[in-house]
Amino acid sequence: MKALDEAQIRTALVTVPSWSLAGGKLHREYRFANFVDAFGFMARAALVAEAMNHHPEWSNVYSRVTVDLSTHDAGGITPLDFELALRFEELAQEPGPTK
Ligand code: H2B
Repeated sequence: MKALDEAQIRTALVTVPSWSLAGGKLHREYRFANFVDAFGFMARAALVAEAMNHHPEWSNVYSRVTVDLSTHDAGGITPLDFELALRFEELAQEPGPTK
């Protein structure tokens, strides 16, 4: 899959308005109520990523999860990154199991 150019990325960003372009990657910082909700999101998101064989660069500090998406094989951002971002948005809306 070919990397999108910047104009294509700007257009596609409309579909995931809470994401931005940062350092050549799709970037988003999630804030959850607590660590369990943050880690619950990551556990569910990891299963989606694995099923897509498309994996995030991410980190977690307490209730925050920072995510950067790019397609390493293409050396840039592809529609796969936007698809994963959208799936992450859906997952982040769902209440955590301990709520
Ligand atoms: N994830 C991401 N984000 N980009 C890739 O190019 C990628 C991946 N490639 N997960 C996959 C795995 C590839 O390395 C394996 C061999 O399928």
